[in-house]
Amino acid sequence: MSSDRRPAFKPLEFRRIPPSEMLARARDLRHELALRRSVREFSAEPVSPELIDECIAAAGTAPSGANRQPWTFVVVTDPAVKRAIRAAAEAEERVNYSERMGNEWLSALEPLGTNAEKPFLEIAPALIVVFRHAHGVGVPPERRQLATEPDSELHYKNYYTQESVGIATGFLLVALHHAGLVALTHTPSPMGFLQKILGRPENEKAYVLIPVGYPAPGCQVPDISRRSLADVRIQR
Ligand code: IYR
Repeated sequence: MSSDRRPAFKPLEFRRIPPSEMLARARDLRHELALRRSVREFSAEPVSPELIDECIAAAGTAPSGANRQPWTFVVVTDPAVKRAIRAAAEAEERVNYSERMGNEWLSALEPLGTNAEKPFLEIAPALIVVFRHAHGVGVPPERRQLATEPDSELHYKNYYTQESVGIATGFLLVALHHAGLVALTHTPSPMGFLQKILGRPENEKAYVLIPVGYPAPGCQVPDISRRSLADVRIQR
């Protein structure tokens, strides 16, 4: 697009909702989201690949810096790959829990009952690994004429990638919960092993690892609460 031309615009698709319905919708969503919990005890019951794909497509509607959509969602269901991810994650977590985290961090985690053992990485039927594109490869989307193979020699900047991928991950968690699945945002650290095991290119950095599925029978979660509206909201 040359600088003397306005970029292509189109009418916004927007449906005005009656005010009473607006409040009911907002409340319904709040109540639905209040039931979302991080789950660490999964059943091995498989999940529909189509359902996961719908949720990933929902995540892909998130806003992003310069609309670069700097994300990849890798769906892992192969038991051998899940086993390799568990082994590598636990190797890092053992060092985290015994050396890197320190007492203040360990006591902050006590109510969650976590430790270096991550059986859910093998038991959950699917792991979604979210990758953040620290930069792009090839020609930037707005200068691409035709769909061509990216030239790996060419790099272009992406913008606000942490924020963009964080928002997309939030959308993904909402979509999975809304679809009737449970999930965990897991961040074994450092996560470099995921790029290697999953064969992602150098520009893609593992952002979060999300086991997805159904809760194990009798699944327990920490008895924690959320801060009240009065506590989190300030009027000016
Ligand atoms: N990554 C470790 C430790 C951990 C850290 C935080 I902050 C949590 O909210 C939960 C766990 C683990 O997964 O055990």
